[in-house]
Amino acid sequence: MPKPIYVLNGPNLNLLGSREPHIYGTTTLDDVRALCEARAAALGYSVVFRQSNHEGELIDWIQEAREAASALILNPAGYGHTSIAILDALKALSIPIVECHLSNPAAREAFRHKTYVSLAATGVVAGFGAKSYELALEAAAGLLGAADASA
Ligand code: CA2
Repeated sequence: MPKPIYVLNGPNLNLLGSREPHIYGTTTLDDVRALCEARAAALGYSVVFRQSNHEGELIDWIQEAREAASALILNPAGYGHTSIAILDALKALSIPIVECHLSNPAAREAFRHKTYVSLAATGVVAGFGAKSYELALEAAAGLLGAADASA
């Protein structure tokens, strides 16, 4: 069994489904977790799915992923636009990193147009609601499969 794919979620995503449905939809974070577990299982992976409102806790989990994960999917939420510390933690990883957003930040306010996370990400999936997470898992599994095939 390969190492799990870590799916980490940043601040306020615990509120998903309860507010701003016009932007983020009505899916709850527990629904997203279930979608991720099912999609990952179909791809031959397990997931470690977590959410935190605390920057340091997210950084601890990113550091944990260096050894424990085969790939990292990160929705940094608001921290993506502000946190150099999260960028620094991501730069210490040598596994695939997929940045994932429910909305398309590039189509929203100017302060959402750039994320520090993108500087360390292998790629970005944004704008497809909960489906962004499934697409991110497919991208991560594709990268891992390609790495296996060339080994
Ligand atoms: O589209 C995304 O996934 C975001 O990462 C969500 C962040 C936002 O700051 C990013 O620019 C884009 C916000 C997460 C807050 O989520 C809520 C969900 C429901 C109700 C309130 C907040």
